[in-house]
Parts: sequence; structure tokens; C-alpha cells
Amino acid sequence: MSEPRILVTSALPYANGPIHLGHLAGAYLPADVFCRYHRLKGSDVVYICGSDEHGAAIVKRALADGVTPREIVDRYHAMAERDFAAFGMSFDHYGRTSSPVHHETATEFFRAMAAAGAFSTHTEEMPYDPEVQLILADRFVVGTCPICGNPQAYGDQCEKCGTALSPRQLIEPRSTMSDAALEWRETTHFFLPMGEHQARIEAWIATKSHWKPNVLGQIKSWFTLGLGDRAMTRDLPWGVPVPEDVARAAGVDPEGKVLYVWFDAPIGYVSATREWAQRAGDPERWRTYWQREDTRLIHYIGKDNIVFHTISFPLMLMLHGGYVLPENVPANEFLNLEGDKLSTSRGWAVWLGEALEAFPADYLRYSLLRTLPETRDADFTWADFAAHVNNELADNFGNFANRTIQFVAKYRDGKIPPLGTPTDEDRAVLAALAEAPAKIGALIDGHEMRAAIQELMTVSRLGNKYFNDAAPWASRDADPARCDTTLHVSLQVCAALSILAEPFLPFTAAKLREILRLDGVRASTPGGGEGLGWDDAARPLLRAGDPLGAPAILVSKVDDAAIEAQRALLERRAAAAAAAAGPAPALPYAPLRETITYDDFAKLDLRVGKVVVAERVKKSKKLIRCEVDLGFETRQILAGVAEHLGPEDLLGREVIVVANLAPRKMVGLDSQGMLLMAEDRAGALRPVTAPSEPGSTVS
Ligand code: B3M
Ligand code: ZN
Repeated sequence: MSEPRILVTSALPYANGPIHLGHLAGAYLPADVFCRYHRLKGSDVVYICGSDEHGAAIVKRALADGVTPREIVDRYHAMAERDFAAFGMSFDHYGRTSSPVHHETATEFFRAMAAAGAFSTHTEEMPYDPEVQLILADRFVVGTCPICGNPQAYGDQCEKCGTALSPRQLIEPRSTMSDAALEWRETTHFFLPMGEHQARIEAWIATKSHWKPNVLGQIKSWFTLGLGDRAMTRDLPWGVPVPEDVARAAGVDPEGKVLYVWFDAPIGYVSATREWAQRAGDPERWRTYWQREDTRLIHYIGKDNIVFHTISFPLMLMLHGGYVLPENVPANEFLNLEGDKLSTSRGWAVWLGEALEAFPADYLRYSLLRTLPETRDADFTWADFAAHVNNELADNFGNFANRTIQFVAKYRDGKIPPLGTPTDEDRAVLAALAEAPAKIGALIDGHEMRAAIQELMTVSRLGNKYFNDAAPWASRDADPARCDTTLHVSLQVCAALSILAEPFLPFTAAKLREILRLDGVRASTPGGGEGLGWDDAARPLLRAGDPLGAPAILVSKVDDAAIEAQRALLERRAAAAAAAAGPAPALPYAPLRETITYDDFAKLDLRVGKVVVAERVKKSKKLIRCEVDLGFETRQILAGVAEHLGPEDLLGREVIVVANLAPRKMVGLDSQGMLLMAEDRAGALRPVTAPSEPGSTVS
């Protein structure tokens, strides 16, 4: 039986900053598990990644640091390569989009698509930064949002109120490259009229009902909005130049024009595969993977890259022609950090390089796999990390292997005891082992890595329970043959685990095989070769009488001090980032309302009331139901503050109530009055309180 040919990609990280845990949980660690598993299965796998070295973000970073883009990408490419290797990422090739092969490949792609009539050209006025002399993409413009007054709205969207914007709509737009006030320049670009191909893409996506719901959901909303024209070129001094002859033939001045980074970056997957083939001495071999229909092409990405991998890149492949389309795009959601959104600019991130100085890669791999944001955003905390390592990896997995191996070393001279006469209990464990590879494998192949690692832990839990129940310390003298059987079966479980854990925890698995002296397992890294593979974990692999290696601790616990140090580091970095950013830009005060007379004001009957009951309203995200004692009566008042405050912020407090407001019904409940709240410029709410007797008038 020939195993399938699989081409796996992980999103190419921008070479403008270090790799952090958020990256790993999105596009990298799950892909690595998938590839290692498939190599053990004997599949023909090529796993491709590399640095995304173009785009305005790199140029911006270079301007900020006062260096060339080349220096930026060289620095971060080297760092990413080093950190990924230390983390155990098993890429077949880690390329970079500044390489000559990539420039050639991307140029060829653009040329072929132009020849096929894929592009149109438009001339537009674009924002221009006179200080750094760059025409800016919308994202690189900031200004005040005309809708909500957020002074940091981007030229394409206000992230505070979510409104889609254009730079023209912003109040006082400025460049993010230099803070200069904007000018406007006319420029002509190549566009991909995606709307013309929407029906074709929709028909293709219709065959992908097996994709993750979060991915299909996003795609659907893009279709509903309608695909439009997307510029495929940019005015930038750094990138893959637009081919001169193609530009001139279309009446476009090629001077200073490069391919849009989201045009060239996904082609980087192809370029890196070409480089891999060249390195392997078989330069045309990349075609087997990219240009044969029976390749399983899988793009691992984070959710912010969905549209590019499910719509625009597949469309590019269709229009170029001759390329395989992705079988799946298992995008993950985002990883938050200690309850807060991860943000590199706010210093709220854990850099992989630093984390690896503190902890073994497998500890991080384990905790991240347990936390993967596969179906919704997930939260990584150092407390969870400690619990994952100490209570699960050490107490369950490590402990089982340790106690088994120590026992054999101590009481059986380090030699694998014979199976002897197994009972039903012994047989049941061996039968469970026989099913484990297929079970875990199906989860990995279905991109359910979190469930897969849980299933792995089920196997070691089973081993632990078996060992406990069989109590070899009791049978050691009373019934040595029984004790031998227990140890034999336990060791077989260890051996299976040393293969089954390999995709997830490659360093620990290798160490365990070394202790067990289980040789001849093929590598899960590129060019793994021959030998025992994944499916062999279903049968007993150790031979009675063979000696074990020296026992060694597989997993040690992490202590509180190490965890505290990580938290402190995070806090320090966030503080440093805040200090470097200077004081937060002042938010606008709410404008004054029109003037009223004293008589208007005197119509309000304001009273002090004490909140005696406060609880969330089940059917509403916004409402808190209060009962407020006004001295002369107790009233039910619904406060629309539940998105800002909890019941505990109101309960027991003396608040100010508009007591003569006409009653209103909300979600079927009566509200008799209103609580006064102060709202600061950032939108935070506080109840207005008055430590006075309930019923007191306020004027
Ligand atoms: N560099 C964006 C990102 O890191 C981008 C991915 C390119 S994949 C072809 O989110
Ligand atoms: Zn806004």
C-alpha cells in the first residue's frame, strides 16, 4: 500500500519580530505534529515554511530602527530559524522570500497571470507621506475615527467601533511611518478583479464541507459581502519588483513598484519547495508536490490569514493553472495571554527564545497543545502551564515511565521480565494498546490535536492505573511470576508511548526510547528513513531478557519561582513598552449637550438608593437587575452595565437614582428608574455613589 503524498505549509511569519507562543499555537505546532505523525506513518511528506520578508510592515520597522529592510529581515530570519529548531519544528525547508529563487518564482507567477489577462489596472489617489517619501497602503494611515472619535483609527478600519474606513474619512490623518500629515499622490496599480471569479471559487468551496466551521464561517461572510478588486502591486522600495515589460505593456510605470506582499508571500510556499528540491539534487521534484492533483495540500494558518489562503491564493493558483488546490486550511483562532489579548507592541507576548531558556521545549509543546485555540480563542497562563507540566506531564506520563523503569532496574536487574501467563487484566491493557495508534492517528489526521494529546495521556493514565492495581511491590516476593507479567506489560506500554508521543513531545519520546533501548524506530523528522513506525506501536515491541538503559528522570516539575519569574518578565516588558510608547494619546472628552434652564433640571427627582439585590439577567448580556431601597419603597431597576460591571460592583452601594423616570419594560421586566453612572473617556463605567440615607434628595 502506498501512503499518500502530503504537502504541508505553515504561514510564513513576518521577519520583523521574534516568534512568540501565539504564533506556535496558531500555525506551527499543530502542523509539526501532523507532519511528524505522517512521517511515522510512512507517508511522503514535505513540510514547508520560511520567513515573509516583504511588505510595508518590514519597511516601517526598518525606518523606526534606522536600518535597512535587509538588516531587519536578516536579523529576524536567523532568530526564527534558531528558535524553531530549538522548539523541534521539523520543516523540510525553511526558506525566505528575499531569496533569488523566490523572486524568480513570484515574477513568473505574476507574468503568467498577466499573460492570461488576469489583471486590470486602475489609477487612484493614494495617501503619501512626504517625510519618508512613500505612498502608503491604507493600513499605514491613522487618524481620528469620524464615527466614535477614537484617535487611533486605521485607514482601513477603526478597531474600536469596527467601522470599515478609508483614509479620506479619517479626521486629521497621519502616516504611521513618520507621523507626518498626509498628502495625496496619483498612482496606477494592477488589480485582481476577484468578483469576476466569485462563482468559481464558491463552487470550489462548496466541495469543502469538511473544513472547520470557523473557517467556512469567515469565507461565507466574504462571499456575502461580495469579492471586489484587490490591488496586487504596491509603491514600496522593498519587495519583488513588478516585471518591467509587463508593466509597460499595461501602460504602468514600473518605477518603485513591487508585488503586494500578499501576492508574493503565498508563492513563497512554492519557492521554498523549489529550493528544497534543488538542495535534494532533484530540481524538478517540487512539481510532483505542487502540480499533481493527488497531492494533499494543507495550509496551517491563524485566523487572520483565512481569506488569503481560502480565496485569494487559491484563485491565483486557478488563474495561473496547473497547480493543486488545498485539501484543507485548518486555521486556528487566537491565543490570549494571561487573560489579555496578545500584543507585541504592548509587550504582552512570550517570546519563544526566552521561554526556551527557562523550560524544555516539550513542556511548552505539551501545554500549548493542551491549550490550542482550535475552535475558539484560548488563554495561555503560566499557572496553567505549571499545572499541565506538573500534574499531567510529570505526574501522569513521566511518573508512569519512571516508576516502571526504576522498579525493573532495582528488582529485576534492569532486564525486561518475561510476559509469563497474562490474566484478563493484562490482556485488556495490551488490547487497549493495540487500538491506540489508530485512535490517536485519526484525531491527528483530522487536525484535532487537542483531543489527540488527551488520547495519548489516556494511554499513560491506563498504564498508571494498571501498575497501581497490579501492585508489583506486593507480588514481588509473594508471586514473582505475576510481578514479572505486570512489569512486562507496563514496559510494553512505555514502549508504545515512546512512539505515540513522538509527534507531540519528540525530545521526551527520544529520551524514553533511549532508556528502553528501543532502537530501530524511524525518525519523525525529514528523511526519517526505514524502521519501526506509528502502526508498530500497536504491538509489543520489547523482548524479554533484553537489558534496559540507565533510568533517568523524563519530566521534572517546574517550581513556583520559575513561574513567578516568567510572570514578572511579562509585567516588566509590558511596563517597558508602555513607557516607550509615552503617555497614551488623550482621548476626546464627550462634547457638551445643549444648554438647559434651571427649570429643566428641577424636573429631575434624584434620590439616594441602596442596592439590596443585584444579579445578571439571564436573557441579556447587557442588563443587571437591581432592587434598590429608596427608604420609602424598594424598586426594581435594570441597569444596562453588565458588559462593564458585575453585580458585586453595585450590591450594597448607595447610588443615585433618577426616581421620577417613566417606567420601562426590558426583556419582559419592569424598570422603575435609572442609576447614574460616570463614563470616562475610555468608556469605563462607575456607579455614582452618595453615602447618605436612602431616600435623600439630590440637587
Ligand atoms: N506573514 C502574516 C502573518 O504572519 C503573513 C503570513 C504569510 S503566509 C503566506 O500573520
Ligand atoms: Zn470608531
